[in-house]
Amino acid sequence: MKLFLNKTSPYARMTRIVVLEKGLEKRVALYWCDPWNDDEQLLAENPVGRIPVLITDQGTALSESLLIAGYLNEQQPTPSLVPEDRKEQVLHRVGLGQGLMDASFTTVISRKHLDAQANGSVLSQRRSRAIDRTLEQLDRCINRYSSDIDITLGDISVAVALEYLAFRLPETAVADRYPNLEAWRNAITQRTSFMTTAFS
Ligand SMILES: N[C@@H](CCC(=O)N[C@@H](CS)C(=O)NCC(=O)O)C(=O)O
Repeated sequence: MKLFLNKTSPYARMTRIVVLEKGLEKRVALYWCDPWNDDEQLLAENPVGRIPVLITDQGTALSESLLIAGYLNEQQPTPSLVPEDRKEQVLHRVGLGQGLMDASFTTVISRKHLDAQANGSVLSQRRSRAIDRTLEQLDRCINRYSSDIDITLGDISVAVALEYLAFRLPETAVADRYPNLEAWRNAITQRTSFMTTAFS
């Protein structure tokens, strides 16, 4: 298999962490590219022009990080990142993580490509409130991290979103405002899969 990615995309990082957590690293070659510069190989595989993209062993191009994560999870079924006995809680957490990732990523891209008026718009204010509400809920609900319990796709998604906030929107000040969540992030990101995929 072949994974198209870069070093700053939270979506790509999530799929790479899944590769590592599932022990699939020997089966997945990494292709580093710049989606913002219309990489030709990327466009040939994914006309939408976004990463991540996973080329399967059959040569099919899969896009959308959650679909890729689900596919990789099935390539090495145990232990599952979406265990049957915790499925609802895990999917709930995946939703929060992806929502947080989307709101944060859109904020960063808008700031980069749009003017000040757009960045003060109703939409951007809604995104900012969505980030705050989601952080508040996660801070209230998340348990202390324990490496004795198998990591899930929900954990990976939320942790990558928090990592992205720390990387690109440090003014959110998660560490000061949500110490419970920050302690959880600091613990889970000690895993090799997070250490070897740090944003840069
Ligand atoms: N919903 C997609 C989002 C992917 C995405 O937005 N990727 C960004 C990098 S973080 C990208 O490649 N953007 C290039 C573009 O929009 O032209 C997923 O989950 O994979």
